[in-house]
Amino acid sequence: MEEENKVTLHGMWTSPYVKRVERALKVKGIHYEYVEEDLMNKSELLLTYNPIHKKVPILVHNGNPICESSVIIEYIDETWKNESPLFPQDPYQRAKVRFWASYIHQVLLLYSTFLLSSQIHIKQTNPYTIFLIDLYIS
Ligand SMILES: N[C@@H](CCC(=O)N[C@@H](CS)C(=O)NCC(=O)O)C(=O)O
Repeated sequence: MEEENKVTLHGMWTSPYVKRVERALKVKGIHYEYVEEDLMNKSELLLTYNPIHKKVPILVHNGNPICESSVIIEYIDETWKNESPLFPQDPYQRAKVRFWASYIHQVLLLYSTFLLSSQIHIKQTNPYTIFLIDLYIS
């Protein structure tokens, strides 16, 4: 029975895409194994599971790989139906949740990219500001 519900997440610790999948698994209370991938030296498994994009996250459920964070999150919600639902039942409400989730994710990505590039610039000028930025993005 245990083997029938084996869940493995291939990820990379700084990835916001991986973080949103981890959050979904935690909200649902799903036990999973985590495999940290080195994106500079991609594993054979990563390349086999996601030959098109060669990216993480990849969720492997009972040997079946699922790629793309939004696809994974929907898969999790549809597969573990009895645990806390991630999306509302009503299609219109569901569409709204998807819209805002995508919007927030894009804004967060832009924001973290901006902070990271500011960090590189400020590092050369102001050690106090860099400390504050470190605090916000860590
Ligand atoms: N659209 C993808 C994006 C995933 C993504 O960009 N993953 C990055 C890590 S944050 C990656 O694996 N990059 C490896 C590469 O580009 O070679 C998703 O939502 O899962």
